Amino acid sequence: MTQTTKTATISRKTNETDIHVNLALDQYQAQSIEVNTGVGFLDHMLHALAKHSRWSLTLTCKGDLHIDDHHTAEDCAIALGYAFKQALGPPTGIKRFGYAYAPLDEALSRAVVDVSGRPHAVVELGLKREKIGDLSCEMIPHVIESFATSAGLTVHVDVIRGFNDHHRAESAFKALAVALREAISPSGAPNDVPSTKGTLTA
Ligand SMILES: [Mn+2]
Repeated sequence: MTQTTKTATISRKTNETDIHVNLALDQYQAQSIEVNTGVGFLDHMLHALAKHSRWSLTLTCKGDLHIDDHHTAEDCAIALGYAFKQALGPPTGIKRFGYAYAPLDEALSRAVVDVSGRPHAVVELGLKREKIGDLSCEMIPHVIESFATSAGLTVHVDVIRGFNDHHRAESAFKALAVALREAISPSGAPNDVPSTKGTLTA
């Protein structure tokens, strides 16, 4: 049973990708997650993001993988960001800021989120491999940047340490998830816009 009306459905079709997203935030009782982008490690990262954000997420993408993973990875992140922004609605009554550390064995990441309405991403993952599975390592920070841009978030994500690139990337998405969950959680002042400007949407 869901506890929220914070949901969004997004369809985004271009000559490069055809994407459908169903997102529900704040799923504290029953989560259902199904991600199928055609790129296994991207599925794994988006699944981790959804799981630890307490989202229910269905995301499917038919992309031009005969070219490479670029359009698929970027466009899935863009669509997911739009879905997040739409599902969240007006940022009233939320904490606005969230931060988290998440380890995965030897790897440790830190994510800091501001639901600012001003897209900005600083992402330092320090990955050394060319690819993890079928996902290019250069696309992994770009996925976070693209998500933050379309979601209207300021995010700073750093991998602080870690030897294994799979662990480094996964700990980064987990930290981002926990920070996002914190940032959109209730502030206790349901009618408050958490900004001295009185708005986070202009
Ligand atoms: Mn893993």
